[in-house]
Amino acid sequence: MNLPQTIEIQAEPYAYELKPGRCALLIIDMQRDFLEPGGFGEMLGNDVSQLRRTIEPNQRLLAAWRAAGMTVIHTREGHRPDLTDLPPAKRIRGRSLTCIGDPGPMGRILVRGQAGHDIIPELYPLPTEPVIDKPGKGAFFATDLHAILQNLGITQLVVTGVTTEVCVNTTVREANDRGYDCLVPSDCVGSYFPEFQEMGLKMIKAQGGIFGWVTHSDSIHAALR
Ligand code: C5J
Repeated sequence: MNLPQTIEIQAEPYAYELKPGRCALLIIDMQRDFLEPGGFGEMLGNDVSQLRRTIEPNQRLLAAWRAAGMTVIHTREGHRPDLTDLPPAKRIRGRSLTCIGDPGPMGRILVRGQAGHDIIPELYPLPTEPVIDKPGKGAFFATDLHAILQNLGITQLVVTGVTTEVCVNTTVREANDRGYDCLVPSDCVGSYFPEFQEMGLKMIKAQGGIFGWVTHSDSIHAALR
């Protein structure tokens, strides 16, 4: 697809100047254990329908990015099978009877290589799309994401995925401190908690876009057309 060098997208707090050659779609943690009925997220008592509504808009955005030949990167939250990269504080946080690394409904919970840790089939990465395995909430912590983005000449990120207030927000903040302009489409990010969804988005765009911009994916599609 032949796109102009800069495309203006309606966003808050003001229009976002998307540069197709420099903008990657970064899809955060769309993993089976967080999104699928019967997974770890639901086992903890969460309503996975709050996250599943993001699947279709993410599929449409992913298709648009692929059709335009723009960079797509996926992340997965999880740990080595021997759990040597799992801080003890993270393992015991929440005082749950079932912790990260324990057997769960879809294999060992948040362990790399297990079924529940993998990305949902609806958004499965192509072999050409980097997948960042991250041990933390932020996608930059203890990963090679920043190096990959720099090598690709990426300066802008459209950040989608789950959950809005945890891994999406942490990643947007990390990216902002590293000089990336982040745009978050509200319908492509999800939280188990509606109030956190609302506040998580407000925090990004507040104070003149202190961490970035917020839009709806319809505005991105309209601009790409
Ligand atoms: C959480 C995430 N919520 N991907 N992970 O633990 O947001």
